[in-house]
Amino acid sequence: MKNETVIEILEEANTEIASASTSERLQELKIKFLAKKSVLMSLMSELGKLPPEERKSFGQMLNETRTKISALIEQKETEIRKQELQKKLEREEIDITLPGRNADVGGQNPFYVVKDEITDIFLNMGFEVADGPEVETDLFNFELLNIPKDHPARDMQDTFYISDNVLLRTHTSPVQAHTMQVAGGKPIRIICPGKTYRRDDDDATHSHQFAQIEGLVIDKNINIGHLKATLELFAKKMFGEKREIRLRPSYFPFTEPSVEVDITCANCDGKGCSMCKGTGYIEILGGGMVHPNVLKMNGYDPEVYSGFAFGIGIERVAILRYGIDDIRKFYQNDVRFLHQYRKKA
Ligand code: 2NL
Repeated sequence: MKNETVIEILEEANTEIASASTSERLQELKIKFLAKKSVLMSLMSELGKLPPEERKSFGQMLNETRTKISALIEQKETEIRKQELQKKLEREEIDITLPGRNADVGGQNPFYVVKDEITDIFLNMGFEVADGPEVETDLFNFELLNIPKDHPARDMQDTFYISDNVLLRTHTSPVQAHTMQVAGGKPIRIICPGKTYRRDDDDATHSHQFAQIEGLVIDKNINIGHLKATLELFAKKMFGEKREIRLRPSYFPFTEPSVEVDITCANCDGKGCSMCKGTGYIEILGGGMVHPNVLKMNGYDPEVYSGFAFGIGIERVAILRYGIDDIRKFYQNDVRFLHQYRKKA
């Protein structure tokens, strides 16, 4: 009688498990046939009531049945899981022929492209890069560069003052003054790229923040021929082998003599056009022989040492190179500007 019950349970389990098609249904069956309150398990707990001679064989039968049902459930579970995964994969099928989504890449600001190009040209000539703070003292920004407090050049170099004697540098020249002071009378060949500041009302051609690359060479027997040759090589490397330069007399407080450097217009090859306003030349930088006062104040004997220096406006070179019409575009952070001048790979 009891044996028949167990056989019936096994048959019933077999049929129901075989027809189960979801893991939820299988979970229900697991509870129905194997949980503590299942018929099989209640029989198990009543084993003790049987006479000892029946207990062993009936117990064995119960155990075997439980193992069989467990195995059936496990088998079905694997089967169902496989089917469900298959269905999921079919639902989530990926069409690898669809076009991908492009990440929006920006581009290097043409300002930095030009800054790096200028830097590389001078590195190739044997210059080293020197760096210094943008917040400077009056001493290094003006005094040591031969611009005392009452000098008219201070009018054109009004800047942002942190205190009476601390300010945002108006040129990168203080870096050169620091370099001279540290070099202690030894030869120097450096360029200083960096941001500079002036008190200015911003418009298409003026910016209160701009950037320069200045160069400084100090050694024995340096003359203006060295300055001219260096800047001519720079002009050809930067604007093309056909470019020529001309020096015009000018004035800077820290150089004597001082020159303004023009190059033949790349647009018309020097014939005269709207870009060079008919002159055939475009002004690109200024320079000169380091003023004896500047040499002296920064630790060099002007009787023994001489030097040349020059300053290039980075934005101005980039504007000429790329035909950019407004200096503010370098700083407005508009990604369309970066796309427009993106270097072609
Ligand atoms: C320009 C002109 C110039 C210098 C910069 C310089 C620096 C030292 C000593 C002597 Cl420490 N000179 N710098 C000299 C002449 C011109 O810049 O038009 N810049 C955009």
